[in-house]
Amino acid sequence: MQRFWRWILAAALIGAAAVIVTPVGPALAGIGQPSPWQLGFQGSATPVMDAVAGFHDYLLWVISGIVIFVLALLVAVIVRFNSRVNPTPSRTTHSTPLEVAWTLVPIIILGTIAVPSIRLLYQQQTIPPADLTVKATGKQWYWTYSYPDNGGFEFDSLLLQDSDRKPDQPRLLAVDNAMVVPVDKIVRVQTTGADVIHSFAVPSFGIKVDAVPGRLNETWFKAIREGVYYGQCSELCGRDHAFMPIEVHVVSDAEFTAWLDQAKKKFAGNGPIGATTVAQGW
Ligand SMILES: [Cu+2]
Repeated sequence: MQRFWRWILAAALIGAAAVIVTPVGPALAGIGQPSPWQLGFQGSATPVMDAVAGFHDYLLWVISGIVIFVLALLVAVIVRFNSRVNPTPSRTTHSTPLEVAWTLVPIIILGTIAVPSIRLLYQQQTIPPADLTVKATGKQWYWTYSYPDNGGFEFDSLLLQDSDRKPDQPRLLAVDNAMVVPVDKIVRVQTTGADVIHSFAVPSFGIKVDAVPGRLNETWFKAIREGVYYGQCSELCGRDHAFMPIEVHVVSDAEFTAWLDQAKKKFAGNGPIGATTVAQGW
């Protein structure tokens, strides 16, 4: 018995030491990109990501409750039913009320998880009438964005090399030509793959959708905060999979209109059907 409590004490001390030693740092996540020693998700910029984070937190309460309950049962078994304290064990093999309870309670728990889970899935899958459509084509190894509602111009978005990067641009996330969208507008993102399967994912928006050759997938987001948001290809797509990040600038309506004007001129030569890809010899 004494040895048991000694183990418990040792575990508690190790736990306390781990909490003290862990750097406090910016443990809370930044918005739009990961931060050192981050715990949990990146900060949310859309209602869907708010719901994802809320569901995650709810699940954490549920599983913590289950873990504590099972741990309490195990401790009760160890303390009250070991051979020294309880030398003649009970011969009971059935208990109808108990069996009904341990069947019903998990069903109820699963129900309380399934309902909000499916509601969230529905929110993600049902695309509201969109204010803007952007098509993201995954290519080995960069993204091409086209704006079919705005004349259909398109451009390539490639990882910035270290020598081209400004100090405030994060390594392996910043690109040369970012995707730009207006704030507080519903943006429909259509994805497809030009060669192999890629995946378009931006954590702060709560979106991740495969970009499959020969198929047009859809998702949506409504960014409620201006800023720069980063994501990455999230489907292993070949040698440079880790080097095809996603950079989205969420700007005001006026800035978006100004960007559209100059982007239409800058990318005027880029036809909608992968002309740039051929011209660049990729
Ligand atoms: Cu990839």
